[in-house]
Amino acid sequence: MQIKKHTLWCLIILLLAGCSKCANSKKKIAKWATSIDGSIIPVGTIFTAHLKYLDEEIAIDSLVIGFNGVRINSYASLTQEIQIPTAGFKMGGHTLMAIVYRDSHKEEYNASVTIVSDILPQENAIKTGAVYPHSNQNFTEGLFFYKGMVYESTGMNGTSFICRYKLGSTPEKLTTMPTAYFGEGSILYDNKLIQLTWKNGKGIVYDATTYKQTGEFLIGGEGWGLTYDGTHLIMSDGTHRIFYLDKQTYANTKILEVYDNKGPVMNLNELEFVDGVIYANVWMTDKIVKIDANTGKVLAYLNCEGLLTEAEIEANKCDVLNGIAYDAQTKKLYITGKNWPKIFEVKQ
Ligand SMILES: [Ca+2]
Repeated sequence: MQIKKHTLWCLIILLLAGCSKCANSKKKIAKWATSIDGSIIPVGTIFTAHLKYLDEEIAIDSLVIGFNGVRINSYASLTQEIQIPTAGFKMGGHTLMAIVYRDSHKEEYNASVTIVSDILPQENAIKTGAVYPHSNQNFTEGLFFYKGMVYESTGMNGTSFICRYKLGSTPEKLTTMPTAYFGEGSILYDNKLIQLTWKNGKGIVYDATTYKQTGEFLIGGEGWGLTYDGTHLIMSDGTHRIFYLDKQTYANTKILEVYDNKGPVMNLNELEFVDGVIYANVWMTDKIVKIDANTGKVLAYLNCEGLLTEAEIEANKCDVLNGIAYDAQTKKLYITGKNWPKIFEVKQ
């Protein structure tokens, strides 16, 4: 009986101690003076945060602030505003970490913030010049110029190929993908003609003289758009990320994250690199986004609404705007879409 009484008292004491601990751990002593969680912060600005006491009577031992995974500073009290310069910070989601130490306990006040571009993008309606015919049978996934000729790659299982033509002339089919493959973006360099696949996880390499397949490489996910800056293959995967691939090994060497002043720009599709700028179709929209290839910041949106009439869209069963090609010889930019009957010269 003595043993049982002792055990009972022990249990009560343990329960009380446990409840006391629960109560203490829930009792916060501070809060953010202004709402911080979910903040959108233009890169380069000084971000101000202020953690204030809920109860002025309570003192803290210290406050430690971290951002972007790095400890920034510590403070002896909560009385001052904390200023965080964001110059050089990577665009994207980050956690602002604030840890309050008091009586050998710590309380965390973490907040998620998003660093975005500091550029307000221009939004311009596109102006078109000459108009050329385009095969409405082509589910366009890639479009580029090489030595004055248009190269176009197409998608869908069973209709994925690469063809070549002079603007206004009949296309010549160069390669055909097996039915199991859904073709995507393409590019030609160093006598290699390359076409990505959408969900087959690989890029296919053809000899650009014989058009015979000479190899393939893994892309580690979905393939969407493809372009070339003279040094790297540049690939999109339908997210806001653009992947730089080594032109020999196809290894991913860099990821460019694309942000405008509001957040990440998703659904990046067909690409075209022109003089330090990447043009990208934004899937399921009539917009082309102009991206600074060094920073990933959006410089401008080109609005391509209304290029086709409703009658043209219906007659040709047109899908979305997709396909951007720059002719370096004439310095002209051209655009088209999946199953569109026309290619448009863009006046810039
Ligand atoms: Ca292109």
